[in-house]
Amino acid sequence: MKLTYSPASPFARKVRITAIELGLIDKIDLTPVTVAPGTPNDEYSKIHPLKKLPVLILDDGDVIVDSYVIVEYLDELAGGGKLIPAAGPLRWNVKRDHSLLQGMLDSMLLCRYENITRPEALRWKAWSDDHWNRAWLGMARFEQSDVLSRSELDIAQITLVCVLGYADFRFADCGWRKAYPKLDAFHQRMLERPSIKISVPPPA
Ligand SMILES: N[C@@H](CCC(=O)N[C@@H](CS)C(=O)NCC(=O)O)C(=O)O
Repeated sequence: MKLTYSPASPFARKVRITAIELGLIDKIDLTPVTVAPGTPNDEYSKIHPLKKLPVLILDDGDVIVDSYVIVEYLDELAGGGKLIPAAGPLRWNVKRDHSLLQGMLDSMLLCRYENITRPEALRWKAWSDDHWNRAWLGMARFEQSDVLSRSELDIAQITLVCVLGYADFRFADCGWRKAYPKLDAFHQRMLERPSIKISVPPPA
């Protein structure tokens, strides 16, 4: 299998950590792809018309898009119920938490695109501030969440690490560690896992 990948993408990082944790990383080639809003990539658009990373390309050529769907696929390949609990209240807590975190990542990415990619004269500060605020309030919510203390690794914990790593990578001065000390302790604990450590985005 091939995974379209960029070390800067928090969504691709989520899938990479998942593959390592499930023991499937040796079956996956990480294939570097560059995508950016406002820049066509005709070759990649043939693989994924939405032109987003990551995509999992199966050995028969079929493609799976969206990081969460790829995680579901890999989880099933590994036997099921590993990082996404198979049933019961925990399943719905993990899925709910993952959706919130995914929305936080979407908002952070939109901020980044607005502040960096969009020409300066066209930037809309109230809009990007609103999106940053969503991510920030999301962090406040997770500061109080049982995600931080669950003993079995799950996809919500992995995605929370990707949110915090992306904050370090693209919003280095935002001060999340000071504002959210429990998230800081969680992040430091998670960095002890080789999958998390190896996938930290490189310095920008
Ligand atoms: N819902 C998607 C989001 C993926 C996404 O937004 N990826 C970004 C890279 S971090 C991307 O491809 N952006 C390029 C663009 O939107 O043009 C997922 O979870 O895989």
